[in-house]
Amino acid sequence: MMMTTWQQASRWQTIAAAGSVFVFILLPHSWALIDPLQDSDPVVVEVTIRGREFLPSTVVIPANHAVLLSFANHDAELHAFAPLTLLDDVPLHIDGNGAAQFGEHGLVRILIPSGGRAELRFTPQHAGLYDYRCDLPGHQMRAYIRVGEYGPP
Ligand SMILES: [Cu+2]
Repeated sequence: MMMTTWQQASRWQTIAAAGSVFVFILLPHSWALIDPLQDSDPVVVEVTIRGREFLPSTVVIPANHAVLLSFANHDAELHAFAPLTLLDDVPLHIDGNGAAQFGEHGLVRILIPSGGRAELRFTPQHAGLYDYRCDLPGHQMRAYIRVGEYGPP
C-alpha cells in the first residue's frame, strides 16, 4: 500500500522530535512512536486542483488529531471545495484567498479562485469515508477524504 502523505509527515515529525531519532532507527515501524495525542503539529495534506480534478482523488487524514488540509487551484477557472458532512459542526480555521460560505452546520463551501489556495485547520471527529465536491455549475468534480485511525496500513 502506498504510504500516504500524513504517514510520511508523521514519520518526519517523529524524526524531528528531540531525542526520538535513536528510537526511531531501532523501531522504524513502531506506530507507538507516532501517538497522535502527543504530537502537537498538524498532519499536512495537500490537494491539487488541475484539469477539473482533485488530485489525489482520495486523501487520508487521522481522526482526533489536528489536520492542515490545503487546496491549490491550478486551473484557469474558479473551483469550490464543498465538504458535505465532513466538517459539520467541526471547529475550523481557514486561511488562504478563498471565499468561505457558511450554513447552519458550518462550512458549506470555499470558492477558490484560479491560482488560489485554501487552507483548513481542523480536527476530524469521526473515522469514515467522506466525499466532497466542487459544486459549481458546468462540470462535476468529486473526491474523497478518508478519516482513519492511526495504525499500520
Ligand atoms: Cu470546479
